[in-house]
Amino acid sequence: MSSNQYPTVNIAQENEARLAPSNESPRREFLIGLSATAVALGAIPAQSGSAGAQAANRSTNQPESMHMTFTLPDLPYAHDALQPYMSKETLEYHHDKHHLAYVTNGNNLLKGTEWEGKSLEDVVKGSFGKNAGLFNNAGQHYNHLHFWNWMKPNGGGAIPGKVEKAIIDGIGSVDKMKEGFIQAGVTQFGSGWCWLAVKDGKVIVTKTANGESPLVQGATPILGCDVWEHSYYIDYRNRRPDYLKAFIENLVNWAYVEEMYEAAIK
Ligand code: MN3
Repeated sequence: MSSNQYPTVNIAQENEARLAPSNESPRREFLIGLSATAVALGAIPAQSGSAGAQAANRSTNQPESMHMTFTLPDLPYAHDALQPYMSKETLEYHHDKHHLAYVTNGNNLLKGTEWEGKSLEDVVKGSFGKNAGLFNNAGQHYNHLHFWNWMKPNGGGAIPGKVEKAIIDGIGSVDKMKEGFIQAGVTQFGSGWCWLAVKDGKVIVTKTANGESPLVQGATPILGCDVWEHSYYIDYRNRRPDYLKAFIENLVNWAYVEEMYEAAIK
């Protein structure tokens, strides 16, 4: 994939996150100030009819599949709630800046297309292979809406019975699933995601590049981990395997995975 399919702002932000000093600095304060302004601007609904729905969405953190425009949901926990496995600084950049950029760019690129007014899932599936700019941003918006909910403080631990059984049926064992999921994330060359998805009624492990997801592989994602450097470089530097292990062992919100599994098999 050529880099010119990405809006300049995303590349700039990826570099910015990578180069950011870990201590507080005047420059960082300035960037955070900018972010707050951008959030305020981004919150202005492009279509006034959906303002109430967007407000409701923001207060409950529910993915906005049925809404007309994309909005940045609040994180379902405080920015520092996932420490020590994912830092406050990572979530400030990743949620407040990177996800916001996908929302803003996605809304701009959606205007005037045949997908305007469609559900987010339909925008993602419909624009794949047809409108790279829109797909990249809508795809990443979809992925991140769920990503925040796939994590929680004190995550990991016991897997709900029905999901555990489906994992064993599809993959062999919980250990094999964890091993396969981490391996998928480690071997995704460059930016992308690793996943658990439901395909033909079975739970599978898969991986995708950039903003793609199992939605464009004829499957339904039930768990995904972002392996773009912006998701782990501040906390783990080049140790992507350690990030993936911490994600699966200490961050996963299995109750949300269960919700998505139930929806996927309906
Ligand atoms: Mn990301």
